[in-house]
Amino acid sequence: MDLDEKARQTLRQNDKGGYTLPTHGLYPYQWNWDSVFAAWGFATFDMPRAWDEIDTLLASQWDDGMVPHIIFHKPDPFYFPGPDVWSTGDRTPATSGISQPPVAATLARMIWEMDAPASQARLAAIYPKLVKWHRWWHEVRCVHGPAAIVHPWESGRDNCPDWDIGMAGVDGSNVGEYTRRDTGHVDPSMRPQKEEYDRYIAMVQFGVSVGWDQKRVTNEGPFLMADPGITFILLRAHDDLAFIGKALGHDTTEIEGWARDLRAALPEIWNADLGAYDARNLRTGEFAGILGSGAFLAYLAGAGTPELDANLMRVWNSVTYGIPSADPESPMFDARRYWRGPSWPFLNALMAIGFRDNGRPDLEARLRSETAAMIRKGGFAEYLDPNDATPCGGANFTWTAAIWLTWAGKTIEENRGAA
Ligand code: 2M8
Repeated sequence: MDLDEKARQTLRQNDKGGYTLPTHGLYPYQWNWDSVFAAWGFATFDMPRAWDEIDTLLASQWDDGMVPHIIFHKPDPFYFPGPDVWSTGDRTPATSGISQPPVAATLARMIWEMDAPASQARLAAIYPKLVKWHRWWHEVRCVHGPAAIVHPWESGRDNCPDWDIGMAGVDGSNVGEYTRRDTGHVDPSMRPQKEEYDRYIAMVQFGVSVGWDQKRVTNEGPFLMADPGITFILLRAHDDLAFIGKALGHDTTEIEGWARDLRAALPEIWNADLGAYDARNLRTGEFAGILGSGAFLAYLAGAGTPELDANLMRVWNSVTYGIPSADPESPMFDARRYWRGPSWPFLNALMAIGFRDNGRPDLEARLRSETAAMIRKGGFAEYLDPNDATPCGGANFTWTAAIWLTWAGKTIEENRGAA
């Protein structure tokens, strides 16, 4: 079977009707940003299904505007922590209590551009919800300027070295007994360690203790770090949302104001010693001092600099398959442990869009061809070893299959009008 057909089959097999699992077993629910990549993948062969995916995600938006990171459609005892641990109150379906990178406006714009004007009504229907979510980011998580996260899981780049300094300040010693489920599904050497998990649970327990009042979670919680990754994704998404708003005939002054404020905050996450954007502990001001995918997402928001270019090329040239999630020269680098080094095809796609839109089609083409070679060798794995394309984490993964269809196996332009 050719890879295109296999990718479509992977999406269909993970499709639960209106929402898509990242993969069976390891991740039995709907995850926020996975879902938006799934939608992009569906858009190459089933446009209505693509919009349904985004609708289902946004249907679980909280009254305060937050779109949660997990939607627990059907209880599954083989995932931990489940809805009972998150305890976010009386919601149907139950959800987690934090958000995830807001890629939705950017990908919704791309999906719409594949099929405009036929998709205009679907786009118009989600626009107010996207505005409300972006406002939540601005008012609740961007109070210090850059976008902040209250839990490493909010970044989507869960155990990347960026969060180590913030995690060190979280007391995980009193979380009680629990049984992890992730290490029963995949090789434990590819997953976070026990001490990290204890701290993850401590942060969830704090949220429960304040009834998930998001302002309190931001202001008083045990962990608050500026995330360059979300900052750049949000900045780009603000621009895309304003573009959509104008196309739909709305006044987008408010959105443009959020984008201006966020761009003005970028110097706060520039680490001159590192020559790059860097995660920062907002409680202490300390920088993480680690170069990785968060910094390289700067290109997505048109925020590259010559120093960052030099660092990018050094990091990229030190591996074979795409851009690693952490710097191979750092002692914290681990080629197969989750977010501490592997190459993630969907993140390569976001960085490549940044290169393409900032006058570097050569870099976009290189990244696409390396990512395609990696997927041909390692399959639709959750993530892969950047040195030899060994598949890591879960198999038959939705976002990797989606990225094959939308970008790695074909250019974005070739997909216009495909569905
Ligand atoms: C990973 O995160 C979840 C927690 O949210 C986990 O490890 O249990 C991350 O890679 C995250 O970015 C992703 O959305 C999720 C599902 O693929 O898995």
